[in-house]
Amino acid sequence: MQDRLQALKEEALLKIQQANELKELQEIKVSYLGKKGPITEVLKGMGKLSPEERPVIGAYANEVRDAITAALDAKIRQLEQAAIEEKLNKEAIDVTLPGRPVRKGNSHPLTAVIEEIEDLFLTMGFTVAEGPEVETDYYNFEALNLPKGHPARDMQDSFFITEDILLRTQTSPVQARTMEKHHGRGPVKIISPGKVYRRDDDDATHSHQFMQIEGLVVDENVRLSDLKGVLETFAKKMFGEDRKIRLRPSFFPFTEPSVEMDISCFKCGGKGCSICKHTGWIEILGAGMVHPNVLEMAGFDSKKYTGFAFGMGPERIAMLKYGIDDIRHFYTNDLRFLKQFKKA
Ligand code: 2NL
Repeated sequence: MQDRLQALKEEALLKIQQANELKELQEIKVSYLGKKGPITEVLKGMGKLSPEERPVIGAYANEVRDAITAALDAKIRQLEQAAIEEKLNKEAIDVTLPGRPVRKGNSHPLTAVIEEIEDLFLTMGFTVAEGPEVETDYYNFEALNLPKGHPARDMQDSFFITEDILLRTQTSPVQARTMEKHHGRGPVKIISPGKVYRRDDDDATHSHQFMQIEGLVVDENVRLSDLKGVLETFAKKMFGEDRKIRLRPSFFPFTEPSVEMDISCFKCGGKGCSICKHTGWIEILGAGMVHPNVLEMAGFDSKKYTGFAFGMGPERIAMLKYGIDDIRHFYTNDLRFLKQFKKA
């Protein structure tokens, strides 16, 4: 019986040694130490042994069982360790590899130009004012010296929601509202950027929705020369220090006198090229001294206070600055267009 146990032990230990997988070890464990295994079989036959032999064989059987269990445990640990090591080797990270670049977006070119203009006027002491895009007839027209029946307030050109409510056609109503809030006391010094709407058919130079930036200064002793100085600073900062400006007489219902400002062509320097249509000058914005009616309607004493105002289209500024030939590029969100304005 002892020989039989000895043989089983050697056989089991050899199989354990040769095993390469945890599953095999599990099978060995069941086949040798399980209820139906040979060692159990041997122990069942112990009843036939003499009382002297019984404890000796019993002890030896336990020894065999312990040896097999110990060998199994050792081999399991060994295989597990090997598995961990293999996994670590396979998943090794090379920390010296260069990183993958993170894809970053960029500002929309129109947003970038508007922010550039805002920053420029902020350094000159202006603050940014905003207001509703859905406006009343009063703030959009009436308060800007455009009474009912005025030819410049063409019903066909505006998006009316009711008889009295419309999508604003300019950002001037923001200025009118801001002036009202000052209750007749200066100074007012604001710019108002925002979306405006016109009933136009979209083409390369027209959009039914576009951006406008207006500026307004109201105080005692504000003169046309102050307007000229502010606009000249703006033109040089935006289009280059060697820019010259010129003011031509114009007409707006809300300003008197009214002017239009040209800058010397930044492309040809004034000699004449396709950008300035061979005139040497590029029209940039409209401006003027705030009409006394507009001041009075907003609660300012027009004998004590004067003001200047200006308005520009940031799309046009951006198109000139970047050589963009179609206003619709700003609103169709083609990534091939947008990605060209990524700063390094
Ligand atoms: C243009 C011309 C202009 C104004 C806007 C304004 C606002 C108030 C009072 C007086 Cl509250 N004027 N705004 C004045 C002159 C011109 O815009 O060509 N814009 C694209």
